[in-house]
Amino acid sequence: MGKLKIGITCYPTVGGSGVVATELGKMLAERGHEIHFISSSIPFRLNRMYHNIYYHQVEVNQYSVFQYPPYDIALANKMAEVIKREKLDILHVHYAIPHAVCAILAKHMSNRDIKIVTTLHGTDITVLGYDPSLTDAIKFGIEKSDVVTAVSKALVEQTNELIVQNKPIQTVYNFVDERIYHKRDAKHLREEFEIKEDEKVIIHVSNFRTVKRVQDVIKAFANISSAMPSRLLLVGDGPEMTRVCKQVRELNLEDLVLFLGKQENLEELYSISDLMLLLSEKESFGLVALEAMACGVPCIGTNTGGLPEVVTHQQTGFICEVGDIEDISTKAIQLLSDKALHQSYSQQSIETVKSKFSADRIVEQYEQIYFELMN
Ligand code: GMT
Repeated sequence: MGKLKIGITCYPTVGGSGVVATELGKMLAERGHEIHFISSSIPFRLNRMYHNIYYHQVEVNQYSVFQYPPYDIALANKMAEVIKREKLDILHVHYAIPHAVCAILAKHMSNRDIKIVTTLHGTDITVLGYDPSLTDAIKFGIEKSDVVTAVSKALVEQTNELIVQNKPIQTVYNFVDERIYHKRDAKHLREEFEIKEDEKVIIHVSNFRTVKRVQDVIKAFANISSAMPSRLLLVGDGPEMTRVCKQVRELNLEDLVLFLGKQENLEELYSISDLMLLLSEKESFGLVALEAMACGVPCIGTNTGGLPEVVTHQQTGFICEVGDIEDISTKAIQLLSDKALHQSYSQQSIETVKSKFSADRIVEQYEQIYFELMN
């Protein structure tokens, strides 16, 4: 099969769905396909010139007659323009709303037989799916897409329960680029953060939304640090940050917790970490857990959404019930104090990423979907 011209739309700011969409575009471009990103700003991981990759910015003008700027219409308009001018074969959009709905509108506007692939990442179903003012639009976006994928089996099930019953949805897991995410020498960071030789390093990475339950991470860390010398790296920022800072102060953990804010080059931070904590209430996949695993960091995750598909209980980490701080802390202390167990989980994490979530494997699955659509 020949090379394809593929338009990709995602939320370009920091976040797992934007990361996956951008990395997918980069990998497809490496395989010779022509990739056209269509979004409101340049995706943050598209930080240099790439062969076969083009970027089309959606401009939204503010007119005083509009109470809200018409972003969705401007996006559909830009999609239609790019479909026609660049003769796209496929539009691969990430998120049902607004992106799938905009793609369907753009297809009509352009009057071309472009194929639409929609990938569901979670929030569009697990949060927005409960909002009656949006459910019909999400359903429409899903039903009218040519192919719909979701990032975990759990998300497929939730979508079937909440939104559509009669549309087949394929599970295509997220992936990591193992050329970037692997354990590397980052001793300089331990020195920079003044982490002592005997201190274990626990890491949490998120956008600090309530759903991530960062306060549970702090509670668990308070127990861990009273049992063994340890430090906590908090990476990211978001609405819960003020509350989290207050909690850290109240628990007298200020000297042990490092607030690192939004960071790039996470592979270096994972390389100095011994354990990842991802204790969310909802998590359709948990890309950061996968990134950590690729660097040999076992993860304790919660029994929610797709996390148990990413973290294999008692093999690459532990799965605990949401909010069960006692169990989470006990499991963390057990893993961090048993060198052989930790070594085994770390090795199995790397192997699981290679066998189940490697970039080659997953990008091939997407390519297969595109080629079947073009036949
Ligand atoms: O987790 C978030 O709040 C961000 C959100 C996004 O749109 O990037 O993440 C969702 O998509 C990621 C990539 O597929 C998944 O790894 C996250 O689990 C998912 N978040 C939730 O389901 C809450």
